[in-house]
Amino acid sequence: MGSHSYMKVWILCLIALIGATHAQLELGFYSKSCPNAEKIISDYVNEHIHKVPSLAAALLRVHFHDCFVRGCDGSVLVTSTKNNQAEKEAPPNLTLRGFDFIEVLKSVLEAECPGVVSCADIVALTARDSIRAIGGPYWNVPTGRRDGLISNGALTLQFLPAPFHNLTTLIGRFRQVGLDIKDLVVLSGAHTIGIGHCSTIATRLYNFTGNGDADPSLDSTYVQNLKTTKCKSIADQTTLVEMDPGSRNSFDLGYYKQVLKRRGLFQSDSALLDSVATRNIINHELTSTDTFFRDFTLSMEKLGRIGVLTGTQGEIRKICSRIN
Ligand code: HEM
Ligand SMILES: *[C@@H]1O[C@H](CO)[C@@H](O)[C@H](O)[C@H]1NC(C)=O
Ligand SMILES: *[C@@H]1O[C@H](CO)[C@@H](O)[C@H](O)[C@H]1NC(C)=O
Ligand SMILES: CC(=O)N[C@H]1CO[C@H](CO)[C@@H](O)[C@@H]1O
Repeated sequence: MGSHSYMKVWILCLIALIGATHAQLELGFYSKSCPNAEKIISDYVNEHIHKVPSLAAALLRVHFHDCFVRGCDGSVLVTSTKNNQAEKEAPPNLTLRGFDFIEVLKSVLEAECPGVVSCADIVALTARDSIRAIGGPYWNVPTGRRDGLISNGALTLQFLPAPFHNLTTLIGRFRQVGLDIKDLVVLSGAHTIGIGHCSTIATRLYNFTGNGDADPSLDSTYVQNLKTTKCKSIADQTTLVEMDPGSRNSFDLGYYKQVLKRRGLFQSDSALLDSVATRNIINHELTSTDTFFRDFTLSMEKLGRIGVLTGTQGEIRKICSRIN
């Protein structure tokens, strides 16, 4: 991508950020326009997450991907059309889950209050409520986000961090959306729940430098273990690996313990050991679950405010997968 189009992206982001100062998100934004909205969402989430707890990880990740690309504007939910390759269709999307869940919930809310509750708010609220439902921290979600009119697949490559990124690049990706090193380490703690695919770590296990070797920053016993019990070949596209083995549905300190044992699943997890500053934050989080929960709450509130559209910006989508 040329520096010219890079500039354009930056200008778009600036416009989004400046626009966001016109109106503010507020707690209970729907209390008059759709008083039951938040309760409908939390009831629906509670009902389903207790049956399928692994969905909580999926819904949290959707929120993160939404916010990093053009702000928390529901753009991650849009399906591509003939003329537009949407975010969903870009490589980082490949393993996102939970879209059907959000779409069904949206239809329930449309039946209650047509055209009122944005998809962007539904994403933010379902992420929060599902983490609470599995016993994780609870953060405030001020509402009033509006849905974006653009979903551009190419932007995901520019804005989302990738599992092969080094610490410098990760810090840069977070800074690009106004988040700092502490947010990086704290929000990476979300990898205490959920799964990755063998395909995401195949080169790390089997061909790291192109000589049939493994990534030396990954504990060699763990490499052997993964190769014999999980990712049995470099070509495996389907097998799932827990990021925090044994407690994939429990929001705890397990991720940081794994990382310290050099068992973080992705290079981006291992990278958090590559500076004193990030190691210190890991050790700080490990002092207590309360510490981690409190810090996670603060960082999630920051994440949820990235580049939001408010007031008369954007729209309220009727169907989350389609711009009106
Ligand atoms: C720091 C940079 C990050 C990178 C490079 C990254 C990368 C990834 C990758 C590659 C996967 C698994 C994909 C697969 O193989 O199926 C994943 C899963 C996940 N990520 Fe991240 N992530 C990052 C930060 C975050 C943040 C900030 C959050 C949320 C606050 C998050 C939440 C999750 C969750 C919950 C899953 C599991 C999803 C599931 O079970 O379906 N990640 N991440
Ligand atoms: C991190 O990755 C970027 C992009 O691949 C590269 O330019 C940079 O040199 C790397 N930094 C370190 C410290 O390895
Ligand atoms: C490992 O990487 C090298 C260099 O990129 C490549 O030539 C080789 O085919 C790879 N091996 C496998 C098994 O994919
Ligand atoms: C969930 C989802 O929309 N996944 C899409 C991601 O992109 C690929 C193409 O790159 C599609 O085939 C998937 O359907």
